[in-house]
Amino acid sequence: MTRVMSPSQPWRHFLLFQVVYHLIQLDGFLLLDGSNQLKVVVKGARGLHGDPAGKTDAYVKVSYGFTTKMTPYIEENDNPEWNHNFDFGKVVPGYKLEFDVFDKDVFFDDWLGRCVVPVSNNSTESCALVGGGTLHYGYSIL
Ligand SMILES: [Ca+2]
Ligand SMILES: [Ca+2]
Repeated sequence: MTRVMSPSQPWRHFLLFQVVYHLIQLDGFLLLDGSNQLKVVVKGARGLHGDPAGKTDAYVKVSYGFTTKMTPYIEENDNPEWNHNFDFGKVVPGYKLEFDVFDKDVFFDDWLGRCVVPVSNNSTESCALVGGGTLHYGYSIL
C-alpha cells in the first residue's frame, strides 16, 4: 500500500516564510529602483529641552521607506544648526518622510519628538516637537 505524502505543518510554515521573505525583498528592490530622486535637508532646531541640567546634545534620524539616515550630534546646544543634506537616491514616491529628534545621553538617549510628512513636490517646513521646540527641514523629490 502506498502512502501519499501531504505537506506537513512545518513545510507550510516554510512556504509562507518564503513568500513573505520575497515580498520584503521585492519591496526593498523597488525602493532602490524607484524613479524619483529624493533629497532632504535637516536645517536646525529651536528651543529643545533634552537635559534638565545643561543643554541638549541633539541629533536627527531621517527615515523614508526602509532607509534611515542620521545627522551628527551637536553638543550642548538647545538651538542646533545642522544644515545636513541627505541624498536618498532614487525612491518610489508615496511613503512618508519621518524625522525623529533625540538628545544624546551617556546611557539612554531621549526621544524629543517626531515630524511625519507625506512627500510631494519640494517643500521647506517646520514642525513642533512633543518634547518642546521646533524642527526645521526641507526636501525635494524630482
Ligand atoms: Ca537627556
Ligand atoms: Ca544630553
